[in-house]
Amino acid sequence: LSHRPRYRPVPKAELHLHIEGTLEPELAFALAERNGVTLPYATTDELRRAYSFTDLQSFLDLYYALMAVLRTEDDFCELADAYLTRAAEQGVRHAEIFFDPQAHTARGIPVAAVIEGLCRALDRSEQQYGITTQLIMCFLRDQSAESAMEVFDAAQPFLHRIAGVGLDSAEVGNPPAKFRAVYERAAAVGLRRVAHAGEEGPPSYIREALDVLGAERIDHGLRCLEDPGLVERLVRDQVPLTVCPLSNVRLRCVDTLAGHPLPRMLDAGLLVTVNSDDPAYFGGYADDNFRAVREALALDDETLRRLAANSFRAAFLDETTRAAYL
Ligand code: ES4
Ligand code: ZN
Repeated sequence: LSHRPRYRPVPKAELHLHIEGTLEPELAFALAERNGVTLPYATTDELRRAYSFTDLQSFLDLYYALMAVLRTEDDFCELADAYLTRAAEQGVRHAEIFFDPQAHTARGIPVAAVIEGLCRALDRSEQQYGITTQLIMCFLRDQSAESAMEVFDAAQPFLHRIAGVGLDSAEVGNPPAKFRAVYERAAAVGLRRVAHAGEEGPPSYIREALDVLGAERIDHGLRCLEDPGLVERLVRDQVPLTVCPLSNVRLRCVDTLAGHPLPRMLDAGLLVTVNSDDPAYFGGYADDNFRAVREALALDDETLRRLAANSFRAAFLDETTRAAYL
């Protein structure tokens, strides 16, 4: 009998996770069947073969198309339950979960079905999976500012269930300042603010997210490295950057994992965290990303512990809970 100790993933917080990006092919086909939706793929294998992306937009096209199978409150609850099951196996203890209401309201799904479905799973998450959770409602930056305001209005009855707002989808040509007004309203009601910036877009979008939107955390932020003055500011203010290594490779923001700038970012003193973005599409969940960077970048145990500690430092936790994790 061998007694090799079972691998234990390091406890961590997941801070950059689109719940719609956790839709695995098997669940997509099951929901398609249940909801009478026809997918343009015959099998899960055929669907998986379509997961070959050239940039952010080529991914987004498939991401939005596959969401057609999500129709009822039960569907959103099942999606979140499936994610939480995986996250628990990957050492996730706290998850701040993005969702894209406009991707559903545009298809006639009421925002109530989305939020109540997700919350049914999240409300029992601490009990069932040992994971505390928060929801972050994202605006689609390739839709209009008016559309963002409309979904913010529609979400009013549910704002007590939402910790913060975010900004995602196609970045280039859709600068943060476009969403100044809706972020001002979010701030006025005490919501936390994050934004995707510097994934494909220029470093100036990171500055704008901080200065115009009041973003407290930057999602991705990779391209800050092109602007030394910006790096200095992000280091000084310890603005967290939620980096997603497997996503960056699959969307060709970086050429290879071995060439990922994560070590340079750590060396610069940036508060970086490692996250999974859209794990069903990019090849892995939270600890899959940790293990991938450990291997490809030869990170030592101390660095991995630092990344895990950073995830709790960067999380929107109360100080008592944070201290318990650190
Ligand atoms: C996304 Cl990787 C990424 N970037 C921007 N928006 C997104 N929505 C879902 N995944
Ligand atoms: Zn993202």
